[in-house]
Amino acid sequence: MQQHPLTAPVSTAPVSTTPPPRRAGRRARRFASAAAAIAAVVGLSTLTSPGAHAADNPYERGPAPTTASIEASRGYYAVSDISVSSLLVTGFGGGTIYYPTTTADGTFGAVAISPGYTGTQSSIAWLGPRLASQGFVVFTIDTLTTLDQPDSRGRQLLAALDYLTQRSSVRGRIDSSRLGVMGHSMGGGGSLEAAKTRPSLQAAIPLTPWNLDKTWPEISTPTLIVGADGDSIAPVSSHAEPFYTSLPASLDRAYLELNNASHFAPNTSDTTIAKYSVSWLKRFIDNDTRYEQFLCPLPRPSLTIEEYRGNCPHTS
Ligand code: 9J3
Ligand code: ZN
Repeated sequence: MQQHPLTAPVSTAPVSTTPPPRRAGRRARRFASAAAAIAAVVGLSTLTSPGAHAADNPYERGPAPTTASIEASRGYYAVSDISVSSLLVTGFGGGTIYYPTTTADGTFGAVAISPGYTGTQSSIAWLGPRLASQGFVVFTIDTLTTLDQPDSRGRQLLAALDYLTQRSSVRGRIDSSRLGVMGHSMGGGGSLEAAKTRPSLQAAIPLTPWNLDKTWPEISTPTLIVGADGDSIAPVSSHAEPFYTSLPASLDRAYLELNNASHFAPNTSDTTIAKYSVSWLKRFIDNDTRYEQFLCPLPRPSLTIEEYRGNCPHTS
């Protein structure tokens, strides 16, 4: 149920967010680097144990994924949420922050998600806990007015990310260099606008996107575009497909066309949207190559996938 902004609970600060202890102490790390130096000199680097490579990616969060874990309605992390009143922010319409409750796993990447034309955050709310439970801070937003166009929604997604990383009570839980955007319809068009404006974004996922601008060669953010074969409001032939085709061929990009789906598929929980969104965010916001197996080789057409295009393997 939606709460009126005036009656919504004021954000309460979560438990303090001092960085977690490093896996290895200073002495162990000094030993490890000394050992690595010796191994390099002696030419033994190929003999280091697999364990010595296990922590190569500092952004990995959660256990090794399986098909079941990315299809599940909830991931590894328990999730808390905070309502952000529109009265306390500028540049967007407030929203709800969903975040992993634990402070024991370091910082997380973050994603802002915009609803579509006439929609509110409730229309994309299912993505909040679904993605946050996999290890992301997720901000489902309301826009300034429900009639805002994609360029405005793009600016609002960026304002929401700025609020999230600079002002919100969970800012200490977020790695502000690892951010992404998603959105439905005009919000999907807005996520293209946001990525064009802010190349530092690490991932974009427009969902049945709508935009009058059909060409996006300026984007350098890895982008997964999700279309629906039965979309008569933003037909893939004049929206999702040209958006995908216009992205640079050198970019890590993908086009997922849902089978037997309408423009409103992203408005209710959808396993196909979730599993590829989780994989894309993990792969490009967390650099987590454990998820590459779900993206590459390219998924085959199925009962839920009409078509899937993309480059493979990924380059960034
Ligand atoms: O956000 C959307 O659902 C955009 C689709 C739309 O209503 O286009 C008509 C102008
Ligand atoms: Zn363009």
